[in-house]
Amino acid sequence: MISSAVTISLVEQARGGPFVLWDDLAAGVRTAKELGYDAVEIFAPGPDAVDRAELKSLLEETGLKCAAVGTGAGMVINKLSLTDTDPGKRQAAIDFVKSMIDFGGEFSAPAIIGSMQGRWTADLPKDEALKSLGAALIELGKYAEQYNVPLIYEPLNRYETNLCNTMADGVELLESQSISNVVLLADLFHMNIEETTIAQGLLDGGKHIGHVHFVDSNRRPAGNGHMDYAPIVAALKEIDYSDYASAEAFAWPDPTAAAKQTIEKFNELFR
Ligand code: LER
Ligand code: MN
Repeated sequence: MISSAVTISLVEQARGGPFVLWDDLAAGVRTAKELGYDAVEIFAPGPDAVDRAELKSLLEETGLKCAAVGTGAGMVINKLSLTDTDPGKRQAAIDFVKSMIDFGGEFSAPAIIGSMQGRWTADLPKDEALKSLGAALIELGKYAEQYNVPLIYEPLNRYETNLCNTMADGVELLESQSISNVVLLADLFHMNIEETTIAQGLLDGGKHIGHVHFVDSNRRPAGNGHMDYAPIVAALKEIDYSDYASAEAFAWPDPTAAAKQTIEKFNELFR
C-alpha cells in the first residue's frame, strides 16, 4: 500500500519553494496528523536545526513517521555539490549529506539527494561528472546501510540539473556503476517536463523507484493542474510501488489548504 506524506520546510532561504507546510515543525506535524497523513518529510537547514528529542516526541504523540529528510539546504545555503571539482568542497558536500543521513537515520528516514547532485560544466565533462556523482552515491548508499534505510536519488528537470533528467537516466546511472542501496525519487513535477509520458517514466524506473513527490503539473497541490493521474496510478500499481507519495508542492493557496487538497486527492486515487 502507498503511504501519504507531506513536506515541512524549515529553510528560510527556500521561501517560495515547493514545500507545503512551513516554519513550525510542531504545528506542521500536528496539522499532518489532523488531516490524516501517514508521515512528514522534513526539509531542514542542517542536521542540528531540528531538536531531535522534540521531533521524537512529536512522532510518538501523533503516531506519524518521518518519510524522508531533504539535503537541498547544503546547496541552497552552503553552495555544496557532490560533483564540485574542488576536492575539499566535494568532501564538505559528502560530509554534509552524511550528517543528514545520521539525522534521518535516527528516525529511520532516508535522506534525499536532489540539488546536491550539481551539474556538468565546461570544466567537468558530463561523463566525469556522472562518475563523480556515482562515486558519491556509492559511498553515501553504503553509509546509509547502518540505519537500514536506502539513500534516495532524485532526477531533476533540465532547469535544475543536466546530469539525470529522466527515470531512465537514473536507472542507467545506478546500473552502469553498480550503485547499491540507492533508490530513485520520481517527482511528478520534474517528470511532467522531462518524460515522454509520466506513466512510461514510472515503468522505466520500475523496481528502482523508492519515493514519489506527489504534485500537479504546475507544481500546485495535486488536483490543481492538468496532470492526468489515472495512468500514473496504473503505472505505480504495475511496478508494485508501495512506498510514500509525498506532497512536495507550492503552499497554494496557503499551506493548510494545500495539505488538505493533497490528502483529498491522495485518498481519491490511492484509498
Ligand atoms: C527540487 O526541485 C526538488 O524537487 C526537491 O525535491 C529536491 O531538492
Ligand atoms: Mn522533488
